[in-house]
Amino acid sequence: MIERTYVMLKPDAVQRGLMGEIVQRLESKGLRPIAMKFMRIPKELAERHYGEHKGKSFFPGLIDYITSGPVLCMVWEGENAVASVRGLMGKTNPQEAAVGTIRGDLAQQTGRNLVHGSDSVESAKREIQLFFNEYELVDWKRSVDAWLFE
Ligand code: D4T
Repeated sequence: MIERTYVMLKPDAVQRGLMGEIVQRLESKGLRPIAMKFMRIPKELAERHYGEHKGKSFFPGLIDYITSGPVLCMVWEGENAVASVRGLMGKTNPQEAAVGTIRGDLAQQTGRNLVHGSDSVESAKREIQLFFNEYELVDWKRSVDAWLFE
């Protein structure tokens, strides 16, 4: 099933100069970029994005971290894109993330785990709408798609 997912490179990815490497991994998988936006997230938007974690002990630290510097907001499309990106990212805690994944290879702590990816198709829809308007979502085809999809 072709899906879209919301992916966000967090402030540590930007500060550490890892945007290119992480985008490269998504591109190399054959996922198609649909939208990208570099921005500093207002606190209110961060709280809406992470609304499900409100009240948890790590929530204030999470909001401080995600609003501490610019992030790269993106939408990617592909076969099972939601699970596919979660697989490329690895487990939330980089100590449990497999070698070969973004977090397994490039991060050490949960509170600095570089990247966010939607955890379901429903979350992806909600998050894409939160960060992008419909004119920012680019529908396009690539000639290489014939070599990625039967
Ligand atoms: P995100 O949402 O950032 O892609 O992370 P995950 O989907 O992999 O993980 P999550 O929703 O469970 O957690 C959201 C966010 O909170 C931070 N966090 C999480 C934390 O700082 N301490 C914790 O104990 C947990 C569970 C990391 C990711």
